[in-house]
Amino acid sequence: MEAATGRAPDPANVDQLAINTIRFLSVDAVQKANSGHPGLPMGAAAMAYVLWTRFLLHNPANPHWFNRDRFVLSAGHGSMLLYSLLHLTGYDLPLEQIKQFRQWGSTTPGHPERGITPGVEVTTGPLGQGFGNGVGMAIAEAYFAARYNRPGFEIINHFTYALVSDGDLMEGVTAEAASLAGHLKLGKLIYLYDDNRITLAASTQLTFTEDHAKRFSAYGWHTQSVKDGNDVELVDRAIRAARQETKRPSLILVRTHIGYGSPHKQDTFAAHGSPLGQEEVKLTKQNLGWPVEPPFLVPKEAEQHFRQTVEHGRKAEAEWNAKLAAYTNEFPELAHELRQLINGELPQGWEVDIPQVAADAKGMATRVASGRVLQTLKSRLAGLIGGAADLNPSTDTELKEAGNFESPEMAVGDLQGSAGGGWSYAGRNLQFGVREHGMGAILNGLAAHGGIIPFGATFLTFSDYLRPSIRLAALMELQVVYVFTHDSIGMGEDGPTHQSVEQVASLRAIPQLIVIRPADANETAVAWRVAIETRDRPVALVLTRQNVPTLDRKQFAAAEGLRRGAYILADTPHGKPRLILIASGSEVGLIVAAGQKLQEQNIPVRLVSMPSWELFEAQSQEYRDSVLPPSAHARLAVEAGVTQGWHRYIGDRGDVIGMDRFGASAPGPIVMREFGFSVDNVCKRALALLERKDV
Ligand SMILES: Cc1ncc(C[n+]2csc(CCOP(=O)(O)OP(=O)(O)O)c2C)c(N)n1
Repeated sequence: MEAATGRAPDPANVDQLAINTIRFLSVDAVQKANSGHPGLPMGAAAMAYVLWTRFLLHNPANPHWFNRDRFVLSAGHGSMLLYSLLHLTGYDLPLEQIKQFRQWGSTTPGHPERGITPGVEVTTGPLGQGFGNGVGMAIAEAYFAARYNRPGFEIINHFTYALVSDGDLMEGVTAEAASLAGHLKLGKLIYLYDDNRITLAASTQLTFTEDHAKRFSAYGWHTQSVKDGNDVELVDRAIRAARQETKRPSLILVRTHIGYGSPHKQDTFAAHGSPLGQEEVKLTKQNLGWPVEPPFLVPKEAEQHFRQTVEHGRKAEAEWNAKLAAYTNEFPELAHELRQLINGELPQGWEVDIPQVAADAKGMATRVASGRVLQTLKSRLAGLIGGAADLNPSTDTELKEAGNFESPEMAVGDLQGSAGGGWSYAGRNLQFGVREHGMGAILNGLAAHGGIIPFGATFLTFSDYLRPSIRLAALMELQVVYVFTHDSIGMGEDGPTHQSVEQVASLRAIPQLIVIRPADANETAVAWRVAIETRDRPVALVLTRQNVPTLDRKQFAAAEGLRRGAYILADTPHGKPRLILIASGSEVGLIVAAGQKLQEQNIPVRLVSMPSWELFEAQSQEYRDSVLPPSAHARLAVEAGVTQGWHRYIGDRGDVIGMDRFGASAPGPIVMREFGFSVDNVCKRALALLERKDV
């Protein structure tokens, strides 16, 4: 090896050589980018090395191998640690990309991003989210194992590992996910805690002094402490013990030193989020016996050592494929179903049981319509699992008789609120408890695992609680279905704390999230179909608590129109309206009733149901103009939410009846009427529009 200055690393001690390779690849990349977080990779390199070279079962040649162990770097700011590991173990991440860390178009972005870097399971950076994602992955593993494994055929049996930091453990989302993971006894979940006692801005002595081991032990986790995170044998022993603990998730508290080896920055927050600086890089390399030049040095011995993973992984996957082939002979039907899930295919006829609902003026709540659809999907879609944050009776999201997802140890029978159908890891109903934050992060982990279409439910107002996870689902292009009910002031008596006003608008603001607010039972069924068919986006279904009329589709256009985001429900005979009434969800019934009145006054009116802005925006300009002709200026939109954004569709001469204030506590119909959601008010505002000279 060429060493311009400093001592040559000792190839005899390949462990240290490999660990320092991780450290200095990370240090050099951050220094070159003049941006990033060197401290965590320097401190956590040894434990990551032990995990990745001695335990993690993965195949760098196929990052998608289904039964691979999952690894989540929850502390995503330490991304260079993960990139170093991926590069060194032979993923398609050449050294050139390490040198392009954080640069435009590189596959080494600032924080790990799923879909950009081969081997990155989830996008992390917002602290705590990765912690929850891992719990979702472990749930997915347990579900698959329970459903598909048979004696002699352990087809699914991987571990889920994560590296978590002080910041991760401090975030509230972690408390929720950890509590649930402990309750569920997820024995294949193993987290390494980088206990370096420094965060971005402070020593944890200022902020985080509880007994972490006791805290996790109280959640039902198995905990171990490793006194010296640089001692590979101690770390090795702890991971081994964690793997043997099958009834509890494991937290290994590993004492490390941020910026390890840096003479002036080790154990300081200066090492957390800034490059060390040229001089300190040099001093650190000298201190750890590493050549100062060249940067990005990968000693041959270290590389060869890491690259054994490639052969190991290839062999592991080949053996697994052989096992799957034998399993397919023994259990052809199960194997067929499993392969479909692995390949992300929907079984033929998955939608045939979805009911058509007959016209009915009294109608039904769209949450109820959604519940009926879910019952028809459960037996046809083995990958559909989910539940609510303690609101399944209200959100209508129980998969009846499909079992509770629980540890077999917890099989205590038919407790209040259990779904029926038994308790086991094969259960399809996830009781998230009152844990919306945790639910959001877990749903992402379930989806990122693969094979699962997860759904999670709560009141629309509380979608705010899982918003950071929704944003990440959208960023990751994960298929997650949110069932958000009680979607407006129309929910009534619970009052303004529970009445959504700004939530639909705020969800619409998230790029790549599809928000659908169906108008009636039949639109709800189509909305579910869109949600199941959309494999690369999260979909939020926004549903009512209160009944809405089921429209007569002989009189009005088919509910399939929902697929286009907005469609003409009813029109003037010659398609030349003087007035367009537009609404979503529960307000569609209102414009239908108002439209009738206006027609009685010989006003040519068009009625547009607009359940999804995102789906509408995906249509051609021609289609959009056919629904909302640019020449038709008298447009009135009606939606029981903030008016923000509606001007895009009503133009500068239209009007909106919305809710730009908080609601009030009273029976729903009264609240709606008082705030202007009445046939009379819609007619009044529509007529006022027509009286304007400029429309
Ligand atoms: C939700 C969230 N809040 C704030 C931040 C900004 N941030 C990045 S790292 C960090 C704290 C880092 O402390 P720790 O987790 O101990 O990591 P270390 O200092 O050991 O690298 C903060 C506050 C973030 N990434 N996510």
